[in-house]
Amino acid sequence: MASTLVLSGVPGSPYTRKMVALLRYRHIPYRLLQTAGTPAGMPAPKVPLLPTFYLPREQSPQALSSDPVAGDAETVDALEAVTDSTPLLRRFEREFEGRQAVPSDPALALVDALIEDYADEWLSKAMFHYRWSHPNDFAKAEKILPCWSGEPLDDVRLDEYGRWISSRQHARLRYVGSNPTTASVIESSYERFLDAFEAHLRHYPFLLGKRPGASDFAVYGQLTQLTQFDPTPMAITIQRAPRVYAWVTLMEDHCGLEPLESDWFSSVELSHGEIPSLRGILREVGRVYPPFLIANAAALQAGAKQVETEIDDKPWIQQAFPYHAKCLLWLRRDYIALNPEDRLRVDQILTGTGCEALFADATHRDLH
Ligand SMILES: N[C@@H](CCC(=O)N[C@@H](CS)C(=O)NCC(=O)O)C(=O)O
Repeated sequence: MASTLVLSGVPGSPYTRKMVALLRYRHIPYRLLQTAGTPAGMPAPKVPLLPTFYLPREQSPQALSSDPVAGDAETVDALEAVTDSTPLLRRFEREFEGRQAVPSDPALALVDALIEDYADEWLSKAMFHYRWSHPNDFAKAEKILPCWSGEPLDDVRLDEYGRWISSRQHARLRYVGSNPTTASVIESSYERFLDAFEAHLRHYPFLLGKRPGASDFAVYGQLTQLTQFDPTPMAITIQRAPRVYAWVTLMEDHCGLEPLESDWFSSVELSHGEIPSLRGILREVGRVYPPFLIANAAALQAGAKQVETEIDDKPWIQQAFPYHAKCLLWLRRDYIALNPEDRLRVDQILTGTGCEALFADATHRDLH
């Protein structure tokens, strides 16, 4: 398909890094506009989030082959600003052939989606927490993030912009659930994830075998910041998980990899427990993420503003978040949509990891 995808984003945005690495790996031509705002001539998204893709409104062949970069009024009308990496990744799976990031085996694809979601919505807590609650980390972020926003800044503007970003992000710590009660849960969980992933990387180059899946790109996005930018988690990573650090560097550009269908793990071998290191990762996912998603959904259903629960046997308090209820629904939809054989295989893979709790009461009602 002859089209160049246009997106805006910045290097300090994990989701921008997730999508840029995906496009490189998939050989999808792209044009990255490095800015935190809406680039001149582009439409603004409904909710400003990075990355933002500027996609043809109509998926007609003419619309896709036109160059959406010129920035004239006609182009702006023809484009829409689209955000949210997870559905976008799947849209690009449909619209671009070859080098797919979603496994063709539906049971494996469910495992991939689950780890992708954990990375996007739980590892992101670690990323935001370390960056904005540790003084060394936010001191660095205040100096560097403004310089990544796309414009030269003199010293006064750099200083002002850095303090503005910092105070805005500090105020947002409550959305991700980073507070004195939860800090140790987040940090211990990050360390256990590193240990589990390091053990896996002793044997395999990617989460699901010898080719990267959506989950690899999502984990990579968060780890670009945690392992290679923010000083506190970077030091922890280098000390406990050098392979993870190196993996992040390699993930940035896998355009030279020639993936084969046989490079994926088979869900049959996973269901027989043949990849213990992946099970170690799923056990860490299952220890923290389902309790959070389930408590968040229950709080929203009860009309509560706060989630108050226990994660990893410790108290967890945070603001309830509607987007995470959607994440749970999407995962349940994928699970219910599996045929009985694939669902059984997913059950065999997840039983005993804690992840099975996500689907314990998933019913066909979740499809609607
Ligand atoms: N679910 C979205 C999350 C994107 C997101 O939260 N992006 C952050 C930057 S990494 C953002 O734009 N936050 C709002 C802001 O900084 O104003 C995705 O997967 O793309």
